[in-house]
Amino acid sequence: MKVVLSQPSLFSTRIPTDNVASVVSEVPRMPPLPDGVSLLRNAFDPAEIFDAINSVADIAPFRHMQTPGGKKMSVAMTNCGKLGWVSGTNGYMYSSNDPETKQPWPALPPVLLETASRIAQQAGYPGFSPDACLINRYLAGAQMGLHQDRDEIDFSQPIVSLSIGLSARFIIGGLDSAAGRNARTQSVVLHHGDAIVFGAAARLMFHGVRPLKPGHHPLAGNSRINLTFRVAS
Ligand code: MD6
Ligand code: FE
Repeated sequence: MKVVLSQPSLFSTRIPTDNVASVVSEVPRMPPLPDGVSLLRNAFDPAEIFDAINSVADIAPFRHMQTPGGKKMSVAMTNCGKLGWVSGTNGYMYSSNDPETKQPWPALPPVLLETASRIAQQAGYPGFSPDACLINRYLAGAQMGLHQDRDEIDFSQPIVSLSIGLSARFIIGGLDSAAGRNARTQSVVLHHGDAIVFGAAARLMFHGVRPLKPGHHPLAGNSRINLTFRVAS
């Protein structure tokens, strides 16, 4: 009698004990990310970036901005660099001054500029020189709805995004609001030290962040911090 061994499926939970190679090959694989999205795991030293964020927040504290519709955002934000992204009942815009302090946004700390520029280069964008860095802080339950980043002038310039602290599920939709907001999304969990770059064909893709799950991180405590570097002007 011929014995037919069933092949474990890709998502099988049966772990063969006699073949390490097949165990490795059974790790469920992520579908490929869309063209223009680059994910770089463990791409930077979070501790030095975290110190730089604290130095920015000492001058320009995190605050909950309002949406154009007048609702308070669940994510707290601040900025550094020549320009800062602001939201209010006047809409979204870049501003050279912090509307809370009326002062210019703090300068981009050199370590942030160097890190963003190096990561852009690794993703295929040499010479990236951001003039704006939006810093988002999520506590448990905070989320970011699907959106496009389209308040910048030159969409040939990528956006470089760094994640620190608690992990979060990042959703990527399509290029138009129908494809962006319906079920044709894919997602990736962004961890402490990960970088994601949105450029070229992906520059205007809809994306968002699922509500942060409560947790504790040794560096960032109960928070997730995200930095997005942009060439705004
Ligand atoms: C976040 N990120 O990760 C929000 N935008 O908390 C973004 O909105 C984003 O990661 C443009 C490009 C990359 C991003
Ligand atoms: Fe965004």
